[in-house]
Amino acid sequence: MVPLKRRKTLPSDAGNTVSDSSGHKVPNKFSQVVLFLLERKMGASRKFFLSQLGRNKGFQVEDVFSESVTHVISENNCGTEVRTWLKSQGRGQSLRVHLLDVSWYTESMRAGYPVEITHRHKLQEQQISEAEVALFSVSSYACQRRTTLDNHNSNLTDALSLLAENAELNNEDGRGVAFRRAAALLKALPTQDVLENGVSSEVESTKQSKRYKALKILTGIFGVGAKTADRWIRAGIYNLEQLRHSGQTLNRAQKAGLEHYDDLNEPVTKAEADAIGEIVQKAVDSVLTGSQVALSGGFRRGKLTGHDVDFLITHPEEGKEVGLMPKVVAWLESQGFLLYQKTTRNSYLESKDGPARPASNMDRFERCFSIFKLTKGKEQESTQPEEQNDLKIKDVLRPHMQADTDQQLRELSKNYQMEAASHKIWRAVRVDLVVSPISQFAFAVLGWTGSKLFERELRRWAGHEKNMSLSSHALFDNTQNKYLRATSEEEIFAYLGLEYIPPSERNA
Ligand code: 8GT
Ligand code: MN
Repeated sequence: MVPLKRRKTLPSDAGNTVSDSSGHKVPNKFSQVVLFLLERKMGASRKFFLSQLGRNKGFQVEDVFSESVTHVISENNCGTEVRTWLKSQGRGQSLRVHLLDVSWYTESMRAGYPVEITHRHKLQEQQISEAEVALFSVSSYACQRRTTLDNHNSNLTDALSLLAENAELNNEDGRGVAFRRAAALLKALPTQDVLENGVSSEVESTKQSKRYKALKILTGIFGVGAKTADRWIRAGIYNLEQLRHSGQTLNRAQKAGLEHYDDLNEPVTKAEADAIGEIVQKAVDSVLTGSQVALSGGFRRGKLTGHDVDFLITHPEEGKEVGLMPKVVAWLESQGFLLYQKTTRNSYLESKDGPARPASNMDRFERCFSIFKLTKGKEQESTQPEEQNDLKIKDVLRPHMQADTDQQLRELSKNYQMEAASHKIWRAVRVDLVVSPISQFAFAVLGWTGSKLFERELRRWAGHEKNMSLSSHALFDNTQNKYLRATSEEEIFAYLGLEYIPPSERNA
């Protein structure tokens, strides 16, 4: 029972009054207008301040979004972002709600009444790419979408990528691709507010699992895949120390991988990629004038770091590129730039192999997997790595020359290794070199730029939607039964009936 005194002060019609900042009821002057300010990007304190300002001016401003809201005001959001948010509130279909920029609100406050809504007050759709909008209804292929490095859902994509990685590490490729696709889709979407604070127990337990940790460490060795790592884990090997003392036979790649483990697990920077690019250019110039070097892989997509550096090499005159790789490798080796290299020969012949290329994404270019010895610091670039290093090792060793006991010797050796690492003036970097004839170069560039999922989706699109076979060598039209020639990536997208997506938007 409400006391009489207070009952008297209660408004007769709650819908026609609003509360001002001190909680007093004032009449709602504009009963057709129910405002709601979106906190997203505006922030809680600004939302509170602006809401109170509105109420003081006699506007009805709701703290909580509800069915009665007629105007949603937001700041620094575009139409799609607000619409996504509305959908999450169960108001996705509603056409009655005005989606307005904060400028309409402040102008109305100044005027003292709701000003006329003009075009510039309405949230613009152009701010976001059309592909993003299309996503909600149509495109299921990552190669139809623009995916920049600006990921708004990293909390979700990190979790999905971890599950994908775990599946791949356990040879469950189908599961792996499913998780990768899901992650890629979220990368192209605006923030998924609703899901922001969720925790997946599967993600958490995977992260903690001893097997997952061991798989991560062991496959982190260059030359070690999921199968080898699994064999070692079953033999009780969980880390590098155990591997070193296990007596397992390592192949040449794995030995190099173990030796340079720390360097190879440290991300390569763009500056390092560029420095290596200069060295590779110097190498090809020295062995065949006119050869061209193109940076591909993640760095071409604008990534600032990578796990390796990928280069494509070609020559404008078809056929000149034959035999180029061994010469380039020999030059690099003679200059002391290679810590490891393994070259595979080109085995692709259009006439012989035809379009029925293997299902795997391994192609058959002349290819060199290598580990570069890169001098740290750009200014030392021109000096050969070998000479500088000898000099440094002597400096590091000198203070440690007198050791009496085993214990001291062990200490010294440990100190030496630590000091050597900190003084080391070079680092190991994984570099992939690929030689392509000029007639296949556009396909090679497209195929080696990535991302891996983008490539997979391009091939899936080509096969399922266009009855074509795409590889890093060629595009074959199965309907017309002929190869489609291209000298640029744009032409290939056009053949595939896809809008051209530049490398920076292939980060699916
Ligand atoms: P990163 O920064 O981790 O190095 O990322 P990335 O540069 O995107 O990945 P990557 O593993 O270095 O691969 C670069 C591109 O080469 C990817 O698009 C990948 O699909 C492609 N690629 C291989 N191996 C092969 C292959 O044998 N043939 C072709 N055509 N492409 C390949 O990784
Ligand atoms: Mn790469």
